[in-house]
Amino acid sequence: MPAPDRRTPPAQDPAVTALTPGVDAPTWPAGFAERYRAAGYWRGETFGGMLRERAAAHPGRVALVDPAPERRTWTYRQLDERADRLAAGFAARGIGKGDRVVLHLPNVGEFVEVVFALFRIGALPVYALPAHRETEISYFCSFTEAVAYVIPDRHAGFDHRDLASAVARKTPSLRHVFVVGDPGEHTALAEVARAPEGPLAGPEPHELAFLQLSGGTTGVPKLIPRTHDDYLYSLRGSNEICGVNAGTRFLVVLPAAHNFPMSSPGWLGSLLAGGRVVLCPRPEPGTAFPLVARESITMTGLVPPLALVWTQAAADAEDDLSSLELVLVGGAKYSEEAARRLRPALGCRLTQVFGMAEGLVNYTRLDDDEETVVTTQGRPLSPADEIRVVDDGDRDVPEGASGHLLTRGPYTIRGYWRAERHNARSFTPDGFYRTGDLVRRLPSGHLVVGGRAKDQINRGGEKIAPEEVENLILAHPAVHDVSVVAVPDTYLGERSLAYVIPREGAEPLRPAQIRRFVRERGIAAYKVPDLVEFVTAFPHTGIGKVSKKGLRSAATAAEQQ
Ligand code: OOB
Repeated sequence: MPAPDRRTPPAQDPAVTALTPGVDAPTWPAGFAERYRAAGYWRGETFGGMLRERAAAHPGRVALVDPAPERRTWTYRQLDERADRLAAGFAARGIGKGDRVVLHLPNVGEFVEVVFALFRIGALPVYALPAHRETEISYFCSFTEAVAYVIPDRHAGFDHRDLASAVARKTPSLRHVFVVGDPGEHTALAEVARAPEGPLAGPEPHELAFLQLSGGTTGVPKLIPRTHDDYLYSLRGSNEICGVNAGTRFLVVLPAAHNFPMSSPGWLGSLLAGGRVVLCPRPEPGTAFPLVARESITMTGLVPPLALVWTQAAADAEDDLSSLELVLVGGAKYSEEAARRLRPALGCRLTQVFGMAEGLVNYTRLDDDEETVVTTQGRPLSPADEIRVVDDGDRDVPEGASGHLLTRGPYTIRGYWRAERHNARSFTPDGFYRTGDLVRRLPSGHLVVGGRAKDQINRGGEKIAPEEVENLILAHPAVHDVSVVAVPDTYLGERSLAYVIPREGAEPLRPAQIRRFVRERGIAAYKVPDLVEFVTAFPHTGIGKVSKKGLRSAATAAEQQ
C-alpha cells in the first residue's frame, strides 16, 4: 500500500462550504447573533489571534508543561511560533480552511501545538478520545471526510500506527497520517514544521473552530460544531466564575480532548488568561499528586469517581497538595456525601460543574454557601443562557418541579453537524437544545440534576450510547436480540448491562464471549458491557417497544437482592 501521504488530493475539495455555519449545521438566527455581539459576548476574536496576543503580551512566560517522560516547557512565544511553523507545514501539504483533521492524541504537548496550528489555518480539529478504537475512528474519518489523522506512535500499550493504516486503507479522503514519535509507514509530525512564508489566511470569528463529539444517544456519535466567537465567550465566562488568572496553574487530568478539561475553564481557559497548563499523563493520585506538588498546581477538573479516589488517597499522601485552590467536579452526578468530603480532604475549594459539549455550562459559584456547593450542580454561566424546565408535552413545569431541561444561548449550538434528521428531534423549532437531562430549578437559579430521559449510560462521566453497543452485539450470529441498560454502581454511578436473547438453537453463550466479541470489533474499552445477562424475552411498553425502563428496574432490583 502506498503511504497515505502520497495520495493525490481530490480535484475539488468538498470541505470548503463546511466552514460556513448555516451550511453544514444550523446556526444562530441573525437577530440572536446581533444581540450576542451587541452585548459583548461575541467579540470578533479567533483562537489563532488570541494566542498571538498572549505571546506578544508576555512572550517569556511558561504556557505549557509536558512533564513526561522528561519535562518539556513552552513559553507563550514558543507555543505561538510552533503553531505558526506547524500551520505552515500543514498548509504546504494542502491542508487548508475547512478541512477536517481527526486528532487522537493523549495528554502530550503536541496536542496543544497541533490544535493551535489548525486554528491558525482554519482547519477543524475533530476531537477523538484516547480510548476510541477502529470503529469510532473509521466513522469520524469517513463521516467528516477528514484529510488528516494525528496519532501517537504507541500509547498505553496500543500501537496506533496499525490502526491508522487500517483506517487510511478504507477512507479515500484521508491523505495524511501524522505521528508523534516513530512514524512507521506514516509521516512524523516533527518533520511537518517549517518556516512560514507569509501570513496565512485564517478563519473568521463567526466560523467554525472545531468539531467536538457528543456523548451520544444514537448508533453513531454526533458532531458538535463550535465557533471561535461562541467558544471564546464560554471560556471568558468560565474564567471569571472560577477566578482563573495569570497565576493559575491548571492540571489537565482528564483527556485534553474532552470539553470539560478543555473549557471549564480547562486548558484553553488557562491559556486565555495567560496562566500555565500542566498536562497529566495519567489521572491516578500516584502520578497526579507528585505533579501537583512539583508544579504548584492551583486548579484542576475531575469526574466524580476520580474525585472520590483523590479524596481517599489524600489522607495518606506524602505529597504537598497545599497549592491546590480549586477542584472542579462534573461530567456525572457527584453525590452529596462525596462532595462534602472533598474540601476537608484536599484542603481546597470545590466547584460543581454540569456542562455539555453542545454548550450550556452550569457552575456553583465561589461565593455560594457550602450547602449550595454540595447539593446543586450550579447555575448557568451566562445571563443570556435561556433555561426551560418542561414536561413531556414541552409545557413549563411549576418552579421547583422536576422536568426536562431545554436551553438556548450564546454558546449553545443550534444543531449538530450534518445531522438534519436528528436535529429535528434534538432541538425545538425555536432553537432550544433538548439536553435529555431531568432537573429541578431552585429559586436561586441553581439546577439539581435528578436523572436522565435520554437513552444514554453515564459511566463515571464517560458516555455510552446503548444503541451503538447493541448494534455491535446484534452482529453476533448466536444473538437474537439485545438491550443495553444502565445499572447503579456505587463507584462509577452507573455501569452497563447487556440483556441478550440468544438465537434459538444456537450454541449456548457465556457472558465473556459477548464481551470479547464487542472488544474485538475495535471499540473504546469503556463501551464493552460490564455485565451480560441472558434472558428469554424483554418487557415491552404499551405500544410494543422494548421497555428500557422495565429492564433498568429489573436490573436494579436484581442488584439489590
Ligand atoms: C460533559 O459533557 P458531555 O458532552 O460529555 O456530557 C454531557 C452530559 C449532560 O447532558 C449530563 O447528562 C451529564 O453529561 N453531566 C452531568 C454533570 N455534568 C455533565 N450529570 C450530572 N451532574 C453533572 N455535574 O460531561 C461536561 C462538559 C463540560 C463541563 C463539564 C462536563
